[in-house]
Amino acid sequence: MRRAARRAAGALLLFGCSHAAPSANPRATVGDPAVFWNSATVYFLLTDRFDNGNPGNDTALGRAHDGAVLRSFEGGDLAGVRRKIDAGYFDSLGVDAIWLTPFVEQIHGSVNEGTGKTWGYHGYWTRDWTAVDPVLGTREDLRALVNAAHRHGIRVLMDAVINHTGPVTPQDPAWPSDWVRTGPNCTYRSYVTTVDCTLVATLPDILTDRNEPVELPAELIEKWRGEGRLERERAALDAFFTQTGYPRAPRYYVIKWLTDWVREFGIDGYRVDTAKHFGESVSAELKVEAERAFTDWKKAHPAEVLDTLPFYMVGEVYGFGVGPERSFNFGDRSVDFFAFGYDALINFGFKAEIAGSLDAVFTKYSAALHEGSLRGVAILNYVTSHDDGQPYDVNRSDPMGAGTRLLLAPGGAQIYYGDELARPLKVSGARGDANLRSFMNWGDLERDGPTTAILGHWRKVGQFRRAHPAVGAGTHRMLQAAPYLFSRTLAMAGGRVDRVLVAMDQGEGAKSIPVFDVFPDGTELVDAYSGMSGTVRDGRISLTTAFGLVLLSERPRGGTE
Ligand SMILES: [Ca+2]
Ligand SMILES: [Ca+2]
Repeated sequence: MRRAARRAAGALLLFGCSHAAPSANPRATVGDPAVFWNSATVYFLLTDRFDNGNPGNDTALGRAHDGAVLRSFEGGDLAGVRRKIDAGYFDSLGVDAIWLTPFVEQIHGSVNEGTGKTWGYHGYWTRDWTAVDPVLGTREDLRALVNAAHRHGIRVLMDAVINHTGPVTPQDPAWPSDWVRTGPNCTYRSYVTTVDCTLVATLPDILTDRNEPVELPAELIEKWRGEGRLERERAALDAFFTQTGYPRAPRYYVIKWLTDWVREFGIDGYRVDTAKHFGESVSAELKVEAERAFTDWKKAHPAEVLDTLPFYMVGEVYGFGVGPERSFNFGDRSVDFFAFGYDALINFGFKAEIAGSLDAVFTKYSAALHEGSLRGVAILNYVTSHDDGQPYDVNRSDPMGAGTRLLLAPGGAQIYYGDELARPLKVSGARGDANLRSFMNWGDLERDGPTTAILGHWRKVGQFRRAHPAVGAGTHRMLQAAPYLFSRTLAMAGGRVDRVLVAMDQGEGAKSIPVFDVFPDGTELVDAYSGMSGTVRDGRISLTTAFGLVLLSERPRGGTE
């Protein structure tokens, strides 16, 4: 309760409200991982592009600002993310978890893959899985970030890369041939041509399919010796292999290194990168070790444990979507990734589907999640992401509509940093993915123009989503096609039922909305969008608000829990 009280106090400060503090985090009572993660809001950010909390680390390791447009390090860091956590920015959007791009030490050089000189600002080019990249900060910066997030009831998801090392450059020698393959290139025609191959020519592919023991790469030994931690790292590896009994094969080293972050810092989950490019059994092994590490962390930090939810793993199975089958089809083989440690998969279909009929998508997803192919598991929807060149709204022509669609859809919602500020997705001179990765446009907020209104919309809908797990995890029911009206209901612990009624395309001003049989006459309802409330009479609720969107739920009775 202490944590909930602090969170409520933070929200109160943030909004400067004079009425009662919001009740304790309603999500804390959602003990089922699928329910939690289908109703969760995950905020995905590129640490290097979000907020610069420490200009002193911007050129660490000699990384120069000499890349192609938006392809150098731009200064964002872990201290910046922590600053925004402390300021209540994520609370204000109803965020449950922050997904950070990989923070491990990146290659020291740069490469040109055909889109201009590029540094490892994005974090997917690992050089050393055991160190925080000094451009992003220190281990203590990471610790402070995770602790701050936990104080706000927010989980931290680490982006876990196990498939490949960073590219080879003059400063970054190749890993030994018993660790990686450097060909053939993946052709994506079958399982083997997706898994046992290099994703792109520049990325050496870890031999995750081998069980033969390998030695530590000489470069890593030299690096650790220079940093004065060689013996400590060796002893820790010895202990890991002795305890687990795994052979000293490449994937087990990486699993050890990745799970150490969980054990030491209390990382709450992984977003697993390129999950379809290594054997699914490796994901299952990673999950087992991550869960073990999470349990160890919880035992060592009882006062910081958020709740009983287990470690979370969401996979990037590129191309996965909601359909009649939950398995992903490689062409010659289908794999149910949910059977290999994944609680959730990113839904790559959402951003295209949502451009059509909203109710068709909502009905389809609800059916899949409650009685169909995805029963008991979770999905993570997005409208924009870091390497999807066809986002929902590349011109940001309707950023509020995008927020409505994303945050009110069944399934987990992934906000991509700047969705809520209409951050531009086309940048003059940028090529490829760099367009999607501009620095966060905080300046637009300071001008108090349309950006402030856009953020206000995302905050209101996000807060509603967080307060009502039924929004993401409840059963959807279309009540009226036009103006569009739907309900969501979710049975909660203790016999309580969370019920919401959403009305769209209402006119501004006075409105009378039928509530069908969702709420009986006499029920006091509150509209989270306008703050107005009223009582159901003759099967209708009458309100006067300045908005076309109405987010109704029963008015909480008897104070704040
Ligand atoms: Ca910095
Ligand atoms: Ca691979």
